Amino acid sequence: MERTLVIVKPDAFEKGATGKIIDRFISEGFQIRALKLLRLTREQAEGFYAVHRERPFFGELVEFMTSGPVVAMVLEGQEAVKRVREIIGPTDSEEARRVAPDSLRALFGTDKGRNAVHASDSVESASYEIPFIFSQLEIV
Ligand code: IDP
Ligand code: MG
Repeated sequence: MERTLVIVKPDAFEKGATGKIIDRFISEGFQIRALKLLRLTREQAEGFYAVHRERPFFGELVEFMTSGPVVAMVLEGQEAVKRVREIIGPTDSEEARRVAPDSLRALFGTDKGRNAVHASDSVESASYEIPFIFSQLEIV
């Protein structure tokens, strides 16, 4: 069974949307294999998003992701990576409200940067991101 990493980002945590986001994934049939509240350090956020190091928005992204607590989880299900990406919607929350109004980024995000939810974009990314955030012992 496929696994993916989801993070409720600081904007969504701060507005109290964590429960609704988790509930959506449960009602879509995913199993929660790991779950925790954490606050990323600058070094951790830079490492987590290392593939984006050269992007113009990297500094802004790290600033945002370290601005408050986040809730990370490992979800498991058939084609979890692809299906979870569909549920969160496009990167830009404004675009999400146009093309996928029921998506989590449409419902809880603001714009291209503050977009409420992270989810692994490939099985390969998931295999980097899951052990980055969770130890073996924390995955049930
Ligand atoms: P994704 O999260 O949909 O996979 P990526 O392109 O991988 O989108 O970008 C990672 C994260 O970086 C986004 O979720 C968003 O928070 C932030 N980001 C992406 N593009 C921009 C931008 O143009 N300005 C500010 N932040 C951005
Ligand atoms: Mg991505």
